[in-house]
Amino acid sequence: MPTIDDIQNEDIRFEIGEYIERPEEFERFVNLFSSIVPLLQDIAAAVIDGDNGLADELTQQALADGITAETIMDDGLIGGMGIVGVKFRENFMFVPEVLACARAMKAGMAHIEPILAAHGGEPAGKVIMGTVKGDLHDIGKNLCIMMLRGAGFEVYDLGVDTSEDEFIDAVEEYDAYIVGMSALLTTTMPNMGTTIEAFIDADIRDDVMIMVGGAPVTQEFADDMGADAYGKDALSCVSLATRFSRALASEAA
Ligand code: B12
Repeated sequence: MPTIDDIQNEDIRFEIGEYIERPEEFERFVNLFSSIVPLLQDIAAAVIDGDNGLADELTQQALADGITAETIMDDGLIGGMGIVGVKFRENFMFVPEVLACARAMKAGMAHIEPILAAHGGEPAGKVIMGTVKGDLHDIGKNLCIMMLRGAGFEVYDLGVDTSEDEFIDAVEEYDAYIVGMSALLTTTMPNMGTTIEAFIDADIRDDVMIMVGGAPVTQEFADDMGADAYGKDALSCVSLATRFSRALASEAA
């Protein structure tokens, strides 16, 4: 059983010891950070510190050291953002600081994106992605998009605060079969349902497969809203899109 002393980065040890109060979260972060190499711990610390210059430099260094883009993203960048999320929730951190952390994470992701997005060959299918109305969180959606593009999907990014009509118009304009909606706020999650209703009203619900995700979204919620699927992370977003696309291809065959 690892302990907090097994984490080499002093800042991460401090962050966990000082701010992570819930036992299950404490254990999760200790397990994560004690199991990863010091450079990834340093990347997470740069994200928590909102230091975009350092996050940029260390991410490049990690890639040069041969650490995979996925590992840097999952353990370093998203790992750091996990601690930021807890500090934000507990009011140890406020919006301007969280924005600086998001900027640092994006500085690292700028090096990850071209690697994950490198793909040759035919497009695997068209996907419309957007964060729902009223919601400005886009980091998770952007990760999903990056992975989808990496898997060969043609993705139309509607950005944040996306209205029902914008989703519908995009499906019609791009003739897309897959729609992905992201929500990070419990107050905006119901807008997934409102958007699905709008697809029904426009009489095109059966023409699309709708997947939903975002930290507060669950399978149960997705079912209640009438979505076709729920995905917990960017990898499952790709698996779902692949499944939908294959089903469409075999229907057409
Ligand atoms: C960064 C952040 C911000 C940044 C956003 C910057 C940006 N460009 O996105 C800023 C500072 C702007 C912000 C603002 C606010 N935030 Co905020 N924010 C966060 C924080 C810390 C991290 C979110 C994040 O990026 N996570 C990392 C990504 C990688 O994870 P993810 O988004 O969950 O995405 C993954 C999966 O969910 C999945 N996924 C995501 N979308 C989709 C879609 C599909 C189709 C699929 C299949 C999968 C999928 O794949 C992704 C990759 O693995 C969270 C805390 C948290 N732990 O979530 C709070 C959090 C979401 N925010 C919160 C709040 C309250 C707010 C504000 C209301 C604060 C305020 N008082 O103003 C505002 C709301 C602004 C608005 N209208 O949207 C609360 C929400 C609480 C709630 N119950 O609703 C949280 C949970 C913090 C907290 N614990 O209190 N926030």
